[in-house]
Amino acid sequence: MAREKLDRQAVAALLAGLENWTLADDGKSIRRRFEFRNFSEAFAFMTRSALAAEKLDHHPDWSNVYKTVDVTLNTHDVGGLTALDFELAKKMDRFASN
Ligand code: H2B
Repeated sequence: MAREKLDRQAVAALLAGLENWTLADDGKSIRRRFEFRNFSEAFAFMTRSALAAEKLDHHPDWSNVYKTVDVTLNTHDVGGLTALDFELAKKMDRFASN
């Protein structure tokens, strides 16, 4: 199930498939900073990510300052990481790279 809490080993395996994301010290979330050329590109990225998040019914914790977007992903319902966090992370990586 996508919303089942992943154990440490499963998190480590999925994290190895991502670049630029780091695991929080408590192991309950992953985060990445995205940098764009300007605010317009940052906001376009956020728009695409927001639509994907709605489709997945899985939403990022994030903040934006000008051309920087800081993203933290975790699954609030289980108090940790699930497959959905890694799915959204991959989509966000893709949106940031094209
Ligand atoms: N997003 C995140 N990041 N974690 C959740 O646990 C979560 C969510 N739960 N989006 C969803 C919505 C839940 O509240 C709804 C009712 O499906």
